[in-house]
Amino acid sequence: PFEAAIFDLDGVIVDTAKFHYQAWRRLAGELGFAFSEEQNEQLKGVSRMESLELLLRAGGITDLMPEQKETLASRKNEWYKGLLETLTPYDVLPGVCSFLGLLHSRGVRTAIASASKNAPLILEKVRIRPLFDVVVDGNSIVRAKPDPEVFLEAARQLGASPDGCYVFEDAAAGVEGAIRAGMRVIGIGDGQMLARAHLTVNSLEQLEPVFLLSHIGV
Ligand code: B16
Ligand code: MG
Repeated sequence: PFEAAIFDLDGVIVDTAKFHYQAWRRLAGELGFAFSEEQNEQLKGVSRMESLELLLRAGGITDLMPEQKETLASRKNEWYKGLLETLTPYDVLPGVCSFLGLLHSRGVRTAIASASKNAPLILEKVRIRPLFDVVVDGNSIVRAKPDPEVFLEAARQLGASPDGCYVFEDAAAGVEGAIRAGMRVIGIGDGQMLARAHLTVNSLEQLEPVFLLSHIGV
């Protein structure tokens, strides 16, 4: 049975993925190399420090001390938080609020499962925290996606079994983590990038009728 819906945050509920990219690109620029949107795809869903490692590798930078890496990651995060200041409820992606409303009206519990330490700030800015029963984010988990920890913890807090959970993800690392958690996954975005998902759609707006019809029998 369909018990619970677990949502990634960046790129699924709010379009903050573009802010992450702007901040990483700025850091790459300061370090003296270009960083394309295509290269940035790898960073999606991955933790801040692992994202930095991928960025440095892309720029051929291999000789930094841990403290220097911490400094760079903090700089990126300050720029990113500056961009988050501009967020308003209008930045919630199309279809999100109506889909969550429908799920709740049918007794499906909902959670956020995000790698981001900024998740509480983002949810407050766009004012949708009340739409979720549970929030698990980068502040409370140890192992980043593709580890299944964040999804399993969300299911545990919801009191749902993993095989009764659907995960909505825009990142390859997140799709992989959800599969390892034993959950079903809906990829939001590029079907090729998210090939391991059970179903891929362009946005939640497109998903709602199809999904409800075929899985809940509405
Ligand atoms: P922060 P999600 C992830 O959020 C982002 O997709 C990823 O790009 C970011 O590096 C990670 O959060 C950590 O974010 O630096 O804010 O702690 O997609 O899992 O909601
Ligand atoms: Mg994401």
